[in-house]
Amino acid sequence: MSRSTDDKAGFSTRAIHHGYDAYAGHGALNPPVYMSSTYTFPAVDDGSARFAGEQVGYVYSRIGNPTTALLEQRIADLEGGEAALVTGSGMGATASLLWTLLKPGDEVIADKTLYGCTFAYFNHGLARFGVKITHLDLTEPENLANAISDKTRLVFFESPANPNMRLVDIAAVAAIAKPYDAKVVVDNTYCTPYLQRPLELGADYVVHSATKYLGGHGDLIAGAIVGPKESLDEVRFYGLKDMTGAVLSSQDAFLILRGLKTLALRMDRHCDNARGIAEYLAAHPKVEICHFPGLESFPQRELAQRQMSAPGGMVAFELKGGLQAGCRFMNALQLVTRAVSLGDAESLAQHPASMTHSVYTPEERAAHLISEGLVRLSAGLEDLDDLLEDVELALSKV
Ligand code: 7XF
Repeated sequence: MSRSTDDKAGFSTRAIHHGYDAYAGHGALNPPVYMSSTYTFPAVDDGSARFAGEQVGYVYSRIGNPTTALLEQRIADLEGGEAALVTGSGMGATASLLWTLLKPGDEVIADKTLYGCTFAYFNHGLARFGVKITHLDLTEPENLANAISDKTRLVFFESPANPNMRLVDIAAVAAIAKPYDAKVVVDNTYCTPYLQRPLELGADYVVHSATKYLGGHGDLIAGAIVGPKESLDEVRFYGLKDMTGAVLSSQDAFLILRGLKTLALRMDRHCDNARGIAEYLAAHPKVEICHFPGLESFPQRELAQRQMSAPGGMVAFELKGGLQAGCRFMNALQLVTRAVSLGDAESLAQHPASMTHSVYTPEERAAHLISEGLVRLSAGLEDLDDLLEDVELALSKV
């Protein structure tokens, strides 16, 4: 009897069971980790047939591996996509997808705010190869309607955006892009499919840094792409196999499968802790502004409620006194850890302008709405009272 699930099962049931049939093997509760770079062919003809795509079977782990294949099935199911492809990093996911979809002369329209290395990949990478990059404020979908043309091959954004929490209306953007056959790619790292499913809102592809909430324990680097099967086959055999080689190891795939089992539980706790911290900060006299989609004061609160099932685990804020005050605050933290990355059990604080978004010049940061004094906090899984005590103490030192 298989423990595999159907469409009617709930999110956590599918996150724990989907695609794995313990009884097909030795009955092991957990899936085996296939640590093999290569696969044997019964005869030369079998090898040739597999390379030609005429025989089903594994060939080489840069193209596919049974453990990563299970993770792909599970992530595709949770995002509501036809297929998924996992990669050795979030950057590997975006690069493998875009190297496959784009050619010189194409235009990419991206939101103003992107994670630093994604911004660098677009402007220092793709742009060198004849792809035109246009950054627009996609929080106003009319900006896209006014700029899109037949040359626009792809629209790319994060929602919420890293680090300033701006939201983009996924359904509105998808409706504008569709008549032009421009593909809509959403970086869903901040939300995970538990809080937001862009494909259901009309996006064509989702990319992830699985390093964050999907893995959830700060112990690996990984990425994922979700989208139409035929297209992802192309990404696998071209973008991933030949262009980036950004392959995920089977051991890391196993760790993400383990992380997914508790994704819903963890996200609920991340959201609760982030809300508690955001509400505390928003009411504090030393805080200039706090960006969190669950606050009454959040300008895009209605959109947040429409496309996200909860406001997420990330908070961004600025102190009165700007950068200097922010640095003093971060240096005074004792429980919240000073580190980049997000979505770990540990609460993490960092300074985007000098860390995750330091690849932008100061002028670019200003143009892309990333302020120099912004502090970003990834709410972890600790007890909220302890986190609040730490934040309160650090604020008292400012
Ligand atoms: O290649 P990675 O797994 O690190 O993922 C890249 C990436 C892609 N999209 C978003 C929204 C991301 O936040 C990231 C990685 N961001 C980390 C951060 O913002 O802390 C990277 C640390 S420098």
